[in-house]
Amino acid sequence: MERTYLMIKPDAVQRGLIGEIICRFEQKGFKLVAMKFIRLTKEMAEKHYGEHADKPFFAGLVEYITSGPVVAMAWEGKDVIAVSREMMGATNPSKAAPGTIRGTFAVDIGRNVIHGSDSPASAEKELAIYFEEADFVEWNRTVESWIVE
Ligand code: DAT
Ligand code: MG
Repeated sequence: MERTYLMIKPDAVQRGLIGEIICRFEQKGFKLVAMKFIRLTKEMAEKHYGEHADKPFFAGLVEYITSGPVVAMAWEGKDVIAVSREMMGATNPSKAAPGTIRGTFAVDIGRNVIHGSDSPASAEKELAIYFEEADFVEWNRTVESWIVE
């Protein structure tokens, strides 16, 4: 089953949105397989956002993402990478569709409440930054056959 890396960013933690955000992925039918409450080091942040290292917003991005704790999560499910990106909405919350997570809870691109991997390659890279193999919990969800045929 496909896996993705989702992260509740420091602004969402400060604003008390952890439960609300996790709730959406649970209700959708995705399965939580790993979770940590952590504060990123500068090194982790720079690795995570390495593809943006030469962008003008990089320094601010690293400062923001290390400014407080985050919830680091691995979720599993059918097409979870693409579908969770749709649920998050556009990177710029001003352009994010109403009802999406960013469309509902954010207004500023620098405070857009959630991260989600954008491809299988980035999911693999990002999961490896935050988790070791032993962190992934193998569990049987009894409602599975009511979620995926
Ligand atoms: P996403 O988080 O939707 O995958 P991204 O990978 O293009 O978006 O950028 C990573 C983060 O960097 C994004 O969540 C917010 C910040 N960011 C992107 N473009 C920005 C910009 N033009 N100005 C300020 N911050 C930006
Ligand atoms: Mg991205």
